[in-house]
Amino acid sequence: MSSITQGRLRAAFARRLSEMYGREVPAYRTLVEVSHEVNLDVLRRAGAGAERLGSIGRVTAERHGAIRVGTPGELRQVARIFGAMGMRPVGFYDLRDTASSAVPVVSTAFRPVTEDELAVNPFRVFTSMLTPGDPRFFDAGLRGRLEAFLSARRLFPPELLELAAEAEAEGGLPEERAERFLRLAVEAFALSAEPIDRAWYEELERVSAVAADIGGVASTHINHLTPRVLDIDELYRRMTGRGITMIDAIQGPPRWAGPDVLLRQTSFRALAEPRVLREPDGTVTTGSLRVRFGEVEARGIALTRDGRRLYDDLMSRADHLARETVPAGSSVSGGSSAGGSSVSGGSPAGAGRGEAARRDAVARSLWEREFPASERDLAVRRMGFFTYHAVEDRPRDGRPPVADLAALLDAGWLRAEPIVYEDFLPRSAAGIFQSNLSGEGVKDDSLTGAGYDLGLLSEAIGREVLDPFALYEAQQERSLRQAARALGLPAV
Ligand code: OOG
Ligand code: NI
Repeated sequence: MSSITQGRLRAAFARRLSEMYGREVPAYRTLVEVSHEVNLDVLRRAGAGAERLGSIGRVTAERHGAIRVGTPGELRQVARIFGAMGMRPVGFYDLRDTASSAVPVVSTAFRPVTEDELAVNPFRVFTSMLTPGDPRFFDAGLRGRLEAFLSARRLFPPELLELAAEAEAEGGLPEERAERFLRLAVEAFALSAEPIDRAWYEELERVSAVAADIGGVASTHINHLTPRVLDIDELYRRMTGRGITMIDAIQGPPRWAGPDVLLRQTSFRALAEPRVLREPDGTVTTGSLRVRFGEVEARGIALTRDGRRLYDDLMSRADHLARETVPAGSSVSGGSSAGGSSVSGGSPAGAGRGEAARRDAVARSLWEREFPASERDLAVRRMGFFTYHAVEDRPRDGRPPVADLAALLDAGWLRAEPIVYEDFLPRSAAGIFQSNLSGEGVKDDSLTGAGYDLGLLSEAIGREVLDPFALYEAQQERSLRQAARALGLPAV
């Protein structure tokens, strides 16, 4: 009996989820269509250079999804389902404290971690877990009712979890069971037609729209699926040209002439979707809820801890400078964004499009002064991650290689291939959450939040949450050791 590997399960799952989401949210289909057009245009324009950060085959199929669950138990089940598809929890994101938004969740991302598995299909899912125990958001009474509601629901059928355990243990599933697994897994993330208790939903919504989306319904659903695009500025223009209102800003690094690093993302609010509501008097009506949306992203080179520190520093300095250079007469809304509840609102500071453009210009000039301007500089300053390859057919000039990275690169002994950033950015994630919330929510900052970190999240999941930096570093170091050996050098 032929077996479907975890990698093939993952690729099939991503494809089917995308088909389902396209049926549920038509604007997503437009987004995928426009992304493909842009990618083909970039390929025509830039040729092979367009594929430096991933083959066009990979990029065309590439998606990330986002889901939200309510309890550690649910998170453990999700981990098992993704584990069946070779996806491990990587990274810890705390979205409760970000300046621009306060969302009562902590998150990780499930994704493949080896080069081979990433090459099969890089599908990743940003996964958030509600924190009902955080007193800044939930008082004791609401917490009790919320936890009772969550513990009474069942998100995943036992058959799905059993198939997942088998796939994880065996490295895949025989064809028929693979089919069954995929069907159940995709179904588990479809938008449910079960009636929603309106009063309960609205009570949670007053605290946080995300709390209502998670704990106000008895099921879970995919919140968005994000295609990858090679030129996100061009995509932004084309979507706007098609009459789709994008959020004000592209989150992440500014557009500039230097290397693409990390992640740039932007999004639009999907239309409200019809949902069945149960009124307090027991009658059932059709209302509408607006929780799902479209997002698109461009991925660049993974940064080392040093590179990331510089990135974070430049981002906060750009914010600062942009605030200082506001033209007279214009008002800036501070942390609490009036735009948060409007369709067009949504950059991290709730700024308008003009302010977003100004901030981008400020950021760009900072980057041009301080960020490594080439892949070589990123490599030599040890700010970006690369795999290094010994160049066997280098023209010989009689001089032996020396064990120094810059010298080896400059003399052509080593070739550096960028490692693509496979993870997320907390600040961008907060911006994505915030831009799509329908209300401000409430948070009492006079109280102290329940502490959460990577270790505690690992305990909650019952699996080690991996450190993304360590993964990139191990890959880079392996390649360096191999290259050094090939050149007959000690460690580089
Ligand atoms: C997740 C938001 C974060 C991203 O791409 O940064 C995210 C959510 O809305 O559930 O998806
Ligand atoms: Ni996303």
